[in-house]
Amino acid sequence: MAVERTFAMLKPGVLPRRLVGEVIIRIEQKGFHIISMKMITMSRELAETHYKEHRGKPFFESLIEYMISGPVITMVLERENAIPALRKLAGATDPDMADPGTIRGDLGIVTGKNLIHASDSAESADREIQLFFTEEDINVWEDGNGPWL
Ligand code: 3AN
Repeated sequence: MAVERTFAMLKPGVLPRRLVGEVIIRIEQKGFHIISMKMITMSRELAETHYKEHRGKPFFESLIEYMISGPVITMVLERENAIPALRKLAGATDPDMADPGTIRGDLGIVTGKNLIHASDSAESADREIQLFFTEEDINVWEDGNGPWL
């Protein structure tokens, strides 16, 4: 398995629900290296670019309205198998279908506000990381040889 990068975004409901720590602790405990992290409030243009594959779908407008309604926390995460591992940790899109133990399964209530975005492929991860971060924002660090993994 190769070390790869993925992109995560904690959606606007996470801050008001005081779940920032709860979500990040799950990401940390699954061994992801947080190599960049930024809190931003997205412009409509940025949100529409990020979700451009969903343009035209019935939920697109409400998704964009929600995603620009408050700050989000964006992250670049590095780990072996990071892209599928983060998707698994996030859980299914509909929180009621998401397995217990996943972020959406344990903490999510409605599909439109399902707490976390996680890139779905290497192409999406590259595109999304470049949309939100520059190479100077990235801080690669090593675990060393400790026994903790
Ligand atoms: P995922 O984030 O699980 O990859 P996508 O990419 O299909 O899901 O959808 C992007 C976002 O759009 C979801 N995270 C969710 O917030 C919203 N969404 C998807 N499907 C629906 C739906 N049927 N109704 C409302 N919102 C939806």
